[in-house]
Amino acid sequence: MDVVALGESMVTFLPSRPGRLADVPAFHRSIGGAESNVACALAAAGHTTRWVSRVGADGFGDHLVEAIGGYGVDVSHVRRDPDRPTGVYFRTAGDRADDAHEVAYYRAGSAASAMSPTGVDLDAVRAGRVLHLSGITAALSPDCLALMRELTAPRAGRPLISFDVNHRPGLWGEAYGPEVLLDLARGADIVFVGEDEAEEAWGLRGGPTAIREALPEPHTLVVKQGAKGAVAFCASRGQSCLPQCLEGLGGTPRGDGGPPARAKPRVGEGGRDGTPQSPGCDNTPRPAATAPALNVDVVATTGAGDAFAAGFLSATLRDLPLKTRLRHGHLTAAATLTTPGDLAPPPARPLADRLAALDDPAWG
Ligand code: KDG
Repeated sequence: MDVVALGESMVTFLPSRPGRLADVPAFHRSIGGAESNVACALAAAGHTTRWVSRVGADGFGDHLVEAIGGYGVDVSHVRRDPDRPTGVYFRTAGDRADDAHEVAYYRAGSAASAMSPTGVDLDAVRAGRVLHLSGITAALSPDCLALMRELTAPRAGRPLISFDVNHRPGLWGEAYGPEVLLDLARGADIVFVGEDEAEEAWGLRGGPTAIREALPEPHTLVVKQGAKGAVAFCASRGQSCLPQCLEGLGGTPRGDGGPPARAKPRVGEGGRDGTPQSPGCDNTPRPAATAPALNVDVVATTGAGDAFAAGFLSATLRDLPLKTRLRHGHLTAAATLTTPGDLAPPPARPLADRLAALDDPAWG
């Protein structure tokens, strides 16, 4: 299994026309969920993926399981909850270039919010080379937060943890959301965060370098800059670093075989425990690669961050150079940006490889 993604998915209702929620006359049923979006896009790109979650024992739950399974994602570890409903949400479409839109969630008390360290099959969650998580799950309930802490804690044989910060202020009732997200990001191996999101959540105004300085622990940090592009920082020598470093990632204990005590990382420190993680990694934070975004006619931005993560992870699993990983992120995101829903088929792998390799002004 290449990638396991865990998180809440919802039946999504897309508006029949732009405008205020109050004025939308009809909605089109679709599916959404940051983590399952990543699993679907990766499956469409030819990877083996699994989505782990809970949905209600209802028609919307059936639809999610069938639709996500239809992408080729393994849904055999999605639990059905007879007592709680499947979450749904409605959104509007912006009629301005900034894609401003409203979102109305109906997910409080949902089946997925009952996920917990004892309520999911942890072996199934940890069965991939990569486990993709997002900050949304941490906001759903105290049990979900406990599950996130369990999954991001250092342990022997942990899969590579990919974490998309996905700060959703509307889901955090308490002010501690940003602190929790920073802590979870520090325990991950690959982190995706928007530059604007880092400013909103953590007050970081100095751009990618300032974000890396505040978050030096993850092996790979990707800062997304919207229409401008993305910057990736990698903590190893050279750009094609991941396979050499895999062995030392995931909190693998060194020495006695027991889980390592995790020292709280300090801002400005090097790697997770300040020591090189394997030959080839020196954990020195440094800018490694940038890639401008593609210039496309944006229909809706929802799901584009997930698509970007999927493209980046796909290229990472294939050990492509860091800049090429960013380009694959942009190519996959471009497909989603040009459709109204969260998901769009990514370019076929041979085409994506050719486009990513182009020495073209479009790539800056
Ligand atoms: O990234 C897209 C998601 O935001 C959307 O599908 C809904 O998962 C969602 C959420 O919780 O906001």
